[in-house]
Amino acid sequence: MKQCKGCGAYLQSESKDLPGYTPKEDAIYCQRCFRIQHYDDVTVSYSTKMDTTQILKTIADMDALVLWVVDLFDFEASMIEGMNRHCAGKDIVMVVTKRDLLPDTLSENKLKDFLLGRLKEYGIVVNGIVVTGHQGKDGIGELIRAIEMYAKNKEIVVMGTANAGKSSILNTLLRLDQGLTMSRYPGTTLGFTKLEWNGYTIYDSPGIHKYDSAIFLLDDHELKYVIPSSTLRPVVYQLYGDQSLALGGLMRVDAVNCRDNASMTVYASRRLPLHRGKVENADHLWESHYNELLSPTIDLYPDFVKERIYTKGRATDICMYGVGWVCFKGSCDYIDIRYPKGVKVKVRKAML
Ligand SMILES: Nc1nc2c(ncn2[C@@H]2O[C@H](COP(=O)(O)OP(=O)(O)OP(=O)(O)O)[C@@H](O)[C@H]2O)c(=O)[nH]1
Ligand SMILES: [Mg+2]
Repeated sequence: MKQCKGCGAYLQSESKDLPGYTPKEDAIYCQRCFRIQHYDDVTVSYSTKMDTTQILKTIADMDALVLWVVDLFDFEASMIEGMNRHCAGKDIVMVVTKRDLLPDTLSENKLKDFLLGRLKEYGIVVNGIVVTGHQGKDGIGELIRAIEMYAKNKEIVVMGTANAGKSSILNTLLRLDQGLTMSRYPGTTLGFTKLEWNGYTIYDSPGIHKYDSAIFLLDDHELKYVIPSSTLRPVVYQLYGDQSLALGGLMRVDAVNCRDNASMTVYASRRLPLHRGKVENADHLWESHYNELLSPTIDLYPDFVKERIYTKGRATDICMYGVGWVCFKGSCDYIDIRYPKGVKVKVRKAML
């Protein structure tokens, strides 16, 4: 059986609803890849059918250098629990993508400190780190040097969470014009694709799915508001007294008794609607405008998880998987956050 050159699914003509479908006998791309590549039509999604355990097992069984692709915008959601266990005995190079989405105020040194600090906290050990941007057009030289240094037996596997930019980086590295299928939605690559480059064998792999990320819980239309398509423009709110901020209908952040030049800065897609108001009005706002003004949503309010955060004067990021983060600076008594049960929120030392 032949594999689709875009997504790695086995080509078949029996079922339109299954991966790899094509009505043409001599096709090299499945119908879905053809539609994504030619019409940017990403409406056919198979994302719920991927088997993460199987993907990790296939990678574990390879004797290859691991290029672990990590999305800088969605860094926390890109972390893979037990990374070193899954890749035991292999060299790992962490390839950070989407540097271009973050503002220039993130200097190289700051970024390096951030990455090393996060890896330490997660207890993940890597052999090297390469930072890339613009689908790998920035940083490709460094990536090639890392490959030459670590890919001893010339086998390489590119892995990481869904939508991190794995196929994009390979298309750039291999200079494939019409090659692996990329799309702005997760779950594009469906099987392992073997590629040859400069004497190396490189495999693209299906993304590991994080079902506690908003990108797996929102539908395709709602994702348009959440996945950033251009450089983030941080939105800064100066805070006085008690202030409540809404990130669409996805997260409510109430900061109580703000002082010392307190501020919240939102790093998220420009299309995500933001609302700032007083905490005393926030219950009413959420009850009356949830799913209208406050959208997109993951249909759960008022059943949100509530969590209290004490920042103790330290600049703190409140990160929602798949959505971005709110950076709180200055002082307040505490911050109450509310968010849908199925999504993960992680609090970290501020990146910027
Ligand atoms: N701004 C920006 N976008 C990127 C970059 N790399 C990838 N993207 C975008 O991220 C989205 C996902 O890219 P893919 O290459 O399909 O990601 P993937 O990891 O192969 O995804 P799956 O196959 O679903 O696991 C696409 O919209 C890409 O254009 C980058 O460096 N900068
Ligand atoms: Mg892919």
